Amino acid sequence: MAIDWYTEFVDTNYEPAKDDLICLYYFEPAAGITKEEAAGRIASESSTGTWTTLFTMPPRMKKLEATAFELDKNFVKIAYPLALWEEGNAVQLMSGIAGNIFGMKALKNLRLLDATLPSAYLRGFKGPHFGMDGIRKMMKVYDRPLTGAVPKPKIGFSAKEHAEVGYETWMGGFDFVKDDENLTSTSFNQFDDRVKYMTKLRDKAEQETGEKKSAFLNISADVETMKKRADLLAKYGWNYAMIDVVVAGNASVMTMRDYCSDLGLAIHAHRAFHATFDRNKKHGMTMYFLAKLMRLIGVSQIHTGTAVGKLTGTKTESILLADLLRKRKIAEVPHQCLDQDWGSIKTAFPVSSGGLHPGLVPDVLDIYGKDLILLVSGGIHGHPKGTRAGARATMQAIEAWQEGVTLDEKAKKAAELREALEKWGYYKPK
Ligand code: CAP
Ligand code: MG
Repeated sequence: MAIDWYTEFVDTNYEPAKDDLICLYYFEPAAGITKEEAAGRIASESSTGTWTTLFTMPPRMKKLEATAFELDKNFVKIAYPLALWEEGNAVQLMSGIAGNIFGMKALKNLRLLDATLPSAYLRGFKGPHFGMDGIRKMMKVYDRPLTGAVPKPKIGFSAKEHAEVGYETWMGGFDFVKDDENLTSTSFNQFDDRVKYMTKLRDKAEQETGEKKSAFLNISADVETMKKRADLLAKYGWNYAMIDVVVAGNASVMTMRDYCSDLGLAIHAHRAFHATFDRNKKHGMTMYFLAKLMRLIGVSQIHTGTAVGKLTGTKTESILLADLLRKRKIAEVPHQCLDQDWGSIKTAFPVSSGGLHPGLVPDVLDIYGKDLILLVSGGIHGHPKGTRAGARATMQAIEAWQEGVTLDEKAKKAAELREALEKWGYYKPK
């Protein structure tokens, strides 16, 4: 009598149905396990299976089994019948395709690279409320990347000091001031105080510049607190809320997506924690799939790396991520990502941040183009003449890129950029 039935979950002749959800995994079997045995275990444990044959096995359940249908080197594609998935529930999806399977002894390593979400599955989600066009309209900026900065030191300012740094940032030409991921509401900088000070100085900056100014204020907390903070933001005329989406969890992002939409707030998604599961190239889950999940649930923008700044991530990854967020249709790149048609789900902005300064701006814009939220923080506050000059230098670097001239050329007539280049040059942070 057979002990297990894992082989039932492998069929290399299987043709996926139009509505199947397809996952792409990288996997390494443990010693003594064949690739087929390993693939069968991934498909089984992520759908209907268990470790042993069962006394009761109603034949109709065969239809719910996932099928590992393409094995190529250490990559496997698995098709999941649509009926396995609850409509509009990204939590349940993750429990299946990114759940127990990561801990199976038969696998030395396993990495979820991507999943094609069929249109029938997309129907359960609303996606971003605004889309890139909506955000541009809201900010009245159409022809350049949107810009923002986090006050640095990243935590420690009082609410009033924080807003004053924000004011300098706006006055230097930036669109956004962003809270840092670890700043929410502390004894020395309470959320409500920060909102009030920021509102006052936002209004002043708007009046003085005639431009729309905004901020990503970090509401991350338990859901009930996040709702209260979102209410406060709406009350004071803000158009964004920021959430640390990975640590907050899919369930709360799903709830807050609708709550924020009703209040007219876009969501800035910070990805703190992502590197715990996406940094090891052999195990975990890609940033690519995280970003897909976030566009599906409906954030308006999410961090996608710089390739040249202080944090890990390559140019190729940033380009793939930008396409994923900004395009309607994405074509398969073997062993990296799968086909995806987003249908009517709106676009989301990529956000490039971490270790940037004016000297690196052209590199980042060469990667992303103009449809980007560009965050330069240390790289403006560390400018020899201070925050406002640093923001100006960054705007001048953007202009240079748009004009097609080198930064050195531009710097001849742009004092702030010249001073920035004197300090940092084209330095890539380590
Ligand atoms: C950037 C940043 C962001 C990182 C996050 C920071 O500051 O505020 O949190 O960019 O990384 O604290 O490091 P600097 P990622 O511009 O001063 O480096 O965007 O890769 O998720
Ligand atoms: Mg930060």
